[in-house]
Amino acid sequence: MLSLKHFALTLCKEKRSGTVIRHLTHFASSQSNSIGNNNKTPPPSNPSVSSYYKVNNQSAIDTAAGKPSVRLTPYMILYSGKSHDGSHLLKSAQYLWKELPVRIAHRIHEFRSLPFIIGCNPTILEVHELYIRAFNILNNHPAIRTADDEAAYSRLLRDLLDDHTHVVTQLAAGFKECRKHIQNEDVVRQFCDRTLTSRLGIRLLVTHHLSLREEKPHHVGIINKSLRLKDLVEKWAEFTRRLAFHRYGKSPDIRLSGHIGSTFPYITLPLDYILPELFKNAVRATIESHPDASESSLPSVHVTIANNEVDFILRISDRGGGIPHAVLPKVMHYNFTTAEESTEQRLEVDPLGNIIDASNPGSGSTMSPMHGFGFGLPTSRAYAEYLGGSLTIQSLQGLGTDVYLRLKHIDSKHDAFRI
Ligand code: ADP
Ligand code: K
Ligand code: MG
Repeated sequence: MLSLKHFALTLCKEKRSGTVIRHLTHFASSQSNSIGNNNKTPPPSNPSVSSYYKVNNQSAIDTAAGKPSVRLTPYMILYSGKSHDGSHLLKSAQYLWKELPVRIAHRIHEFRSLPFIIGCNPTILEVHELYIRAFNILNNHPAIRTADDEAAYSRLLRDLLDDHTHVVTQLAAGFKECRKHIQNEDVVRQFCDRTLTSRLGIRLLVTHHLSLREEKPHHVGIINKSLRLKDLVEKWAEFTRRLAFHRYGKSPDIRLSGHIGSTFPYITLPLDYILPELFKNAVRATIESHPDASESSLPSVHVTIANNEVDFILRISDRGGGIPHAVLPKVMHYNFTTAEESTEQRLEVDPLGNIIDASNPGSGSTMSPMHGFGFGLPTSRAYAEYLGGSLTIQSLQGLGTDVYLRLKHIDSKHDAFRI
């Protein structure tokens, strides 16, 4: 087995994120004999670790983590009402002021109970520290009483959103580096599902609050009161085709049918993640399973929309050869990817979809154009389930793949999910 002491010391020498690593390294030296691969990090009994947590407001974190999170239904958010005097903004900020430290403290607890080998990975530690920092800033923030307080708090929230932009990529990269030492897939899945969906929830609430401050037609905060799914599908289909042209010089058509005229209230933000991930998978499989096909002979990807009172469904069908029997059970695992086997050169895109040269290591984002860290499917499924829906896959081995994304309507008063 890898020596944890040596591991942590090497990380410590190599990497940036000072404080936590230093303390965890002391911790490792005293604990390394007793920690196995799947063991949880014990509570910080070592003096240097305790002092680290003391410095970082550990008792406040524990207190906040002991409180339950107050989750809202989209219905509550949608119809909480807009007042002319701006008191809805004040109420919304006061809710966040109470709620965010609680949610973030829950995350910090989860980071602390990661298996040691993951918890001391420098990239994971960076994210852990980001959460501690956000907790301290938000928890020490004075109560919000006036419109000016609200405006200042909103500026702070905007900055924190920016600071946390790359968390998914950071987690994906961090897990990629260290998870080969973890046999228990459930540990990774549970942590990633919870962390990513909680992050989605926080970003939805914060973005909602910030958008309430702007007047956008047909919107209440983040809720688009008449979203035309067709438009969103077309936008991300075009985006994916552009990536494919850049990477392969060709792309299959992405065709749309079904209830293409339907509009309903919904939140674009999670779909802005899920749709490109699913389209990239379908397009990549189509192109790579037809290496000699010309553009015009590539089989199209078919997207079907179905809408009903309870939910809406997107089916994405490709003729990309399907997912082999042996591979299928693994595609939903975080970090599982067949990308390494493909001949694809490493190109990267920034969050706006601009291609960055990956041979330049300082280039920031680590998402590649047609695939990334094997996070696309599991993250999309976690998001879908968080929103009261599901993501399922039917592989027609040898022919192609059907992916079904099912999402609950947000204006249903019954059985609504909570953000
Ligand atoms: P990534 O795209 O980064 O590899 P994903 O989680 O999106 O990660 O997908 C995991 C793996 O599942 C892919 O590498 C690929 O092998 C397989 N896969 C996903 N979608 C399809 C599809 N439509 N057709 C064939 N294989 C697919
Ligand atoms: K995967
Ligand atoms: Mg993918």
